[in-house]
Formats: sequence, structure tokens, C-alpha cells
Amino acid sequence: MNAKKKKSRNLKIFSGLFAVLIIVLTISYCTRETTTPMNEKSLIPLPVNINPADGSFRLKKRSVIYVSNGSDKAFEVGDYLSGILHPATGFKLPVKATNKLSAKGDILLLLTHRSLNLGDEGYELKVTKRMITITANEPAGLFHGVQTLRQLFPDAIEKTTKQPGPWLVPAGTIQDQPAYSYRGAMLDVARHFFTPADVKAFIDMLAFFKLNVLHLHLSDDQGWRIEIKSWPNLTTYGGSTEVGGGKGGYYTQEEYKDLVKYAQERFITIVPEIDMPGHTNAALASYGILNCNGKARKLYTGTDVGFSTLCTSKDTVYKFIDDVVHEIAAMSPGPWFHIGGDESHATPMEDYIPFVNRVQDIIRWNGKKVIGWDEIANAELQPNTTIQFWANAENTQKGVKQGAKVIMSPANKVYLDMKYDSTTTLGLHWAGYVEVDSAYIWDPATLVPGVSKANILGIESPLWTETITNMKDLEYMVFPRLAGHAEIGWTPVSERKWDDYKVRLGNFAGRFEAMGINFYRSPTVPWKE
Ligand code: TNX
Repeated sequence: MNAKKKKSRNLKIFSGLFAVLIIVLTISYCTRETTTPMNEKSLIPLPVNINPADGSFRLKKRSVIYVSNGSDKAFEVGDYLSGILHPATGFKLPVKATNKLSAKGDILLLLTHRSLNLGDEGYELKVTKRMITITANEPAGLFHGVQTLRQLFPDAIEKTTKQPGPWLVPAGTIQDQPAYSYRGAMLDVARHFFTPADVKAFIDMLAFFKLNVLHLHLSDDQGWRIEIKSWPNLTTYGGSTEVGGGKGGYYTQEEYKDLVKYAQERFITIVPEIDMPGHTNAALASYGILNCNGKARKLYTGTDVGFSTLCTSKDTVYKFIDDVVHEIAAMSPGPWFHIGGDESHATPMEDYIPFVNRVQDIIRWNGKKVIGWDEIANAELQPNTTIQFWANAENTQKGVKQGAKVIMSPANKVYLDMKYDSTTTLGLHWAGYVEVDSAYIWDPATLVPGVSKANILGIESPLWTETITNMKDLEYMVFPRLAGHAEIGWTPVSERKWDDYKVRLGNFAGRFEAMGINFYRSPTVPWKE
């Protein structure tokens, strides 16, 4: 080869290499691993402490979820996380028990057994380029940390089919724990029945926002929804219809136990409610003996309230209540049983008070603590009885004076069946219109004079279903208001600002869409498309 040829060959090789270099640089520039910094991510509920760092973690096909010092429950959280991340990433993400504390490209869930100052539900989430670590005292804390991690991934993580990625999480550290220990939602399955699959979907939505209670309103005038083996007509007849005359439905005990388990796996306690002595037409229609005149009433499919009452002077009625409570309590690992007690306009006060007193004994004998709507504060409350404020401040103050704790459910702030504004076609408006801003801008600890944070167990958002018949309508009334309530229950009041929240919520549009949630696009929120 002569010198000239050699030179031109070298030039060719050089320019070839140069071209390759340019291509590599362009590709790596285009797929640059950048993501929104941790403190600019839209997280709901807002964590107590966020410290961003440079760079990001990238979840890979080969990543593993390690559970360290784990109980079975911690391992289940690992499985849950793997299940959440799998559909959109397509990654297998196996879950393994380990004792090592560092693993490149992996996620580590670590139980510290009470060495963190973060209570039973708090967690620390640390993201570096190398790995992600969630540390907590209890499995519940790991679970809440997992929900935060989920929100740090791109919105597409919520999709149920494989998406392109990349799956980046911004680096930094979050320390977090809830302001209130009781953070709930209520679903009225009596006015319209919702199937076990519907209830599970609802439970998943609650878990996403770190709620830990699902209160099920299991009986009302229009239907009885839980199988009671010793009183079978309650469901076969009393569960056979609903508002508007539809076919109703009920949960068998097996289905109910399965719901309890499903909720438990998501660190959600189900609070069963059997409303009494009013709101009982379905029971009164199923068994004549529960009526003072001994005659069964007709089934009811309208939406009036306050016309029915158990016969409070009959011993059979208390036997009935004991049987019902006994069977439900046996399926309920949670500490509470909700006895309703609201709007008993057909029960004279002189009958109502001894009734509530006696029913509290029945609940206690069955090993549960009583929750009742605020009216029960007119009776003599036993220690450990909790009242649920919904409308009457005076009742609530009476309850607090008796030493009761309070669950805050002010209808004009948290009733998810209230219309947003005059144009909302679903819902009711007896407590006023509840726009998304108004649902957010309030503080449980200053709403009722004489009821302060020390008296309050937490907050709960009820969805009454007189006008709600399906999941799409349910979602429309629940979202986005419930997200704001979740933040009120979790984030310290000093950190909650509507102007900041509404921007984070606006940024949630894409995530709600990825989740397939039919939410209300409130004009009070700057939705980001
Ligand atoms: C009041 S809130 C009720 C329910 C209705 C609801 C409709 C409460 C304890 N009782 O029976 O479904 O209003 O918003």
C-alpha cells in the first residue's frame, strides 16, 4: 500500500468513527436521564418533608424488589409493588427476601422495628441513582411509602398495558407520616348496590391516596346487603331491591370476608355499619317481628329518610341486633362497629336514648368499639364510643363533653354526594354545593368550637348513593374531592395551601386519565393537559 492510499484509508476510518460518535452522542442526549426534581413532582397527599438531590434512579428490566428484615406482611407489600409496576413497565420485578442493604438498580423495602421517629404509618423514602430504599417501623408505613414512590414515577406507570418508559424516579429523600390516624371514605351500598369487584376498585383508589378506612353502609331502608345466616330473609328479601326498584343485591359472608382480606392487604380497615333504630325498613320488611305491630312492612325504593324504626321495646329486637353484630363482628378484624343512629325521626327520644345505651353494651360484648352518627351523643356514651360529626355541632360538643372522640364528616365539606355546583346532574344539594376548593379549604381542628385536634380521630368522606348507580358516576363525584380530603387527613395544616394544592391537583389530570378515572374537571383547578 502506498502512502497516499494509507492516508485516505485512515481518513475513512476516522470519519467513520466520528460519525458513530455523533450518533451515540445524539442518542444519549435524546434519551438523557432527566426527570422533574423530587420537590417539583406533584404528590398528593403532600409529604411532610422532601429533600431533592441530583440525578435520578432508573428502573430496569433486571431490577429486583428486596424485602429486608421483613415479616410476611412486608413481603406482601413487595408483591403489591411488583404488581403495581408490572403492567406498564412489562418488567418481572421479582420479590426476594434479603439481608444485604445495598443493591444496584434495585428497590429495597426495609423494616426497622421502631427505630424511626415516624410512628406506625410513617416511612422514609430514599432515592439515589443507585437504588431506592423505603424504610418504616411497620408494614403499613412501607405500603404508604410505596404509594409515594408510585406517584414519583411518570403518569404512564398507571396504565394497564406496556408503555415505552424510561422509568425514572427523581433522586432525594422523603420523610413522611400522617396528621390523623383515621382517614376514611364511606360507601353506601344500601341505596344502590355495588358489587364486590366495584368495592375492590374503590379500595384501590383509597389506598392510592393513603386512606386507611373504608366504612361500608351495609343496611338502610332500601336494602340489606350483608348475609346474616341466623336471619336469612334480611338478604333474600330485604336485599332484593334498591332505590328506583332495581334488583339490589348483597354480599355473602364469603364475599364479605374476601373484601375484608382485600382491604387488609392494602392496610385498610373495613368499618361495617348496620344503621339503627331508623333507616331499617329493609329489615322491617324482612321480619314482621321487628315491628311493634308484628306486621312486616313493604319494601321501599324511594329516597325519603326518617320514617322507619325498630321496635325498641321488644327483647326480640335486641336478640336480633346481637345475632347480626355477632356474625359481622366475627368477620371483622378491625376494632369498630358502626351503629348508625342518624335521623331516627320515627323513634321518640325517650325510646332512642335507652336503645343506644343498650346497643353499646351489645357491641362491647361482641368485642367491638362503637361508632355512631352525631345524634348518638344524646345517649350516655360509653368510654371508647366514637361519634361521627355530619351535621349537628351541638350533638358533637355533647359527645366531646362525655369524652368521646370524633370523626369529622361535615356534610358541607366532605359529603361526596353533594353537587359541585348548580350544573352537576348527579347528587343532592341539601348541604349546599361543594366545589373542589371548598372541599379542601377547611381544618378539622377548628371547624366546631370546643372540638380540637386532641378530640379528633380523623376525617371521613361519605358517598351516599341515592343518585349514584355505577362506577363512572361514583368516580365523578368522588374525584377529585377525595384527593383533597386525603391531604387534609395526612398533611399537617401548616403545609396545606390551596394555591399550591390546586397546581399539584391540576398536574394529576394525566395520572387520573392513565388510571382510567372519570374525574370532574372543576373550573377552580388549572388542569394540565
Ligand atoms: C343524610 S348523613 C343521611 C343519609 C342520606 C344523606 C344524603 C346521614 C347520617 N344520613 O341517610 O343518604 O343525608 O346526603
